[in-house]
Amino acid sequence: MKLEIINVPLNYGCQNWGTAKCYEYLKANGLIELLDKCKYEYVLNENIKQVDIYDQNNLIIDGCKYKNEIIDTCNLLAQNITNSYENNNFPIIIGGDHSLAMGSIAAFTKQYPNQHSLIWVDAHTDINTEKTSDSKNVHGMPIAASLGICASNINDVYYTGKKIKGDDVHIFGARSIDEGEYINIALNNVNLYSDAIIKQTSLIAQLDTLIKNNRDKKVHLSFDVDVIDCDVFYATGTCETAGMSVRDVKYILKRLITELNIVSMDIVEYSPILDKDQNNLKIVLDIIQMILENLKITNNEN
Ligand SMILES: [Mn+2]
Repeated sequence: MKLEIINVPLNYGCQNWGTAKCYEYLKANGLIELLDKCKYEYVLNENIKQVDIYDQNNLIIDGCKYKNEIIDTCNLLAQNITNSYENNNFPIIIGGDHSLAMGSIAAFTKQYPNQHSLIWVDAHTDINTEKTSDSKNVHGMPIAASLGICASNINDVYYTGKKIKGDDVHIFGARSIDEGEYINIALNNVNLYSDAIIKQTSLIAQLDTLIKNNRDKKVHLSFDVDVIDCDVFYATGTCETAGMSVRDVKYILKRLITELNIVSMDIVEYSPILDKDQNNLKIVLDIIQMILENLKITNNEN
């Protein structure tokens, strides 16, 4: 089994044009050295290219900015992830903005239709629909689209309709949640381990519960760097204050990858153009190094 690093140069979901450059920037600044040092063989998948904007005069379609550019990219990503699973590889998807997760989730639940779980580590819950979103940016909608509750065909990435049930979605660490998102979380029975609950109880208690609830499942782990506090990690488009420390985030990810059966993961929303002094590059590489050192990949039967 090999690691398969999949570049997704997508930024239409967040309109922070730097986000599409993340993989290239990591590749030029230490990613390859980390991969060479790690115990697994790896392949670099650079099949996905950034598409040009289809129609400059028609940027919002059905309440989604750049809807068709994003859907096409996500369809291509989903096909590449399916191929990766079929080749018995472990896909690590490097974004790109978080709208790409519509493709990751579609491929993941198609491959593992039963006993599956999505773990979403993010400052945001990304469960807006076209109606509840103020910005109309699709990176705030991937969970809603995957639940099939959006109004447009962003529900239909890779195959028609619902990809996952709310019961199988676990959002960890969110601290910026819109009113409409709270309603969507409640209506769909999504599991929310909010930053507020983590602070009221303890990180360890909430993480223990998250892990207990996901044992014996195939897990797709979707990690947005903005879960880290904005004062520390500022090279991202939708920065939020009062977030987690790098140490806590590494602790969370380390426990998830060592204690659960993760079959694929996303790393999203790092924007090198906002990272003038490369401090955040060091953080991203540090987290990737921790992942490469601790990941246990084994043959995953369906
Ligand atoms: Mn986010």
